[in-house]
Amino acid sequence: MSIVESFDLYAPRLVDKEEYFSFGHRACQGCGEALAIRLMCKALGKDTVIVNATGCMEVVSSLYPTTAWKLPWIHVAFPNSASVGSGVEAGLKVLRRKGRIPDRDVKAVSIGGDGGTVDIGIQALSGAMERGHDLLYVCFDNEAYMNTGIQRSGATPFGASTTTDPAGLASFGKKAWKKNVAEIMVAHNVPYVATACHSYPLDFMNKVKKAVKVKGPSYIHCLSVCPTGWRLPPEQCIKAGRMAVQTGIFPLYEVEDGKYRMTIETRELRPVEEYLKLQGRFRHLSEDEKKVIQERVNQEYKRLMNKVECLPSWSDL
Ligand SMILES: Cc1ncc(C[n+]2csc(CCOP(=O)(O)OP(=O)(O)O)c2C)c(N)n1
Repeated sequence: MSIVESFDLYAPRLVDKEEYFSFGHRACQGCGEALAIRLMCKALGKDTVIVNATGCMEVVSSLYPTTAWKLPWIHVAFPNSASVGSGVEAGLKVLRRKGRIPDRDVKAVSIGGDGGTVDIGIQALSGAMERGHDLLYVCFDNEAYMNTGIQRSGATPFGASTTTDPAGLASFGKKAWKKNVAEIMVAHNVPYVATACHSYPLDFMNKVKKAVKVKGPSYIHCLSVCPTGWRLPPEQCIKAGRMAVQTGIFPLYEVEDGKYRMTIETRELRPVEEYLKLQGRFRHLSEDEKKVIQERVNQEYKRLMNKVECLPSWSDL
């Protein structure tokens, strides 16, 4: 039996069968973010407190009087998911010290969309990382303000059409490049930073498990495909995530104590065209504009590879 075959045979048994983010929520068909949340919760397990900034995942999961959450869950405003997460972590520490709760490692996990993280909550996030809280922050990046109607964010990619940067006669979509928050977190010298995508579920869950084991702050930036906002059929969600990774647009790597390691093999990159053509938000781009994107991807990928010390190994599976 090859290594790949044995992986297929044994890996599913390692995944928790319990659902902590339940079915019955109101996410759109084919929502990558809902899948990513479900996978994250499986990796975290029950000893977790989730702090959720407003955004799609809060809106779809907590329509009064129902909830999709089977974990302790706090809904907070856009700017302060990381601040409330810091408070939860500090509170848990004190309660444990005073013997008011069992001496068990209950983890505080703050989550937010790209609007709530890359733009509105970045100040609180930076503060929490700098103060060194024992906190995991996961950004679910669907590349726009989706729950309010697909407005551009700092994480929207160059050239994408959104309702505030629409493609038309006077505009070709977003004019700025995507903000790289994973690298901003690396610059905070936190012990663990990773990029992830729901289309590589075991890779994502392994990173979540690793991140919560770290003593101190950790950050995961999870690309989350949004069929509604990206203008693609719901059944293309997983493929779009894979194409983002395989074209080098969104490489999967982790940075442990400053050491970069690729976790998914992408030495032979596919042309970005294969990713762009799946999505209506890039439909208007000219060949020249696509070339600009390809050149930028090549440049960024080369810059990343210059920092990478380890390539993926079979043991990552
Ligand atoms: C402090 C603050 N700023 C702005 C808004 C307006 N607002 C409502 S939803 C939203 C965007 C949400 O985007 P994101 O965090 O990416 O979550 P998504 O809906 O895409 O999951 C914004 C800016 C707000 N409610 N509060």
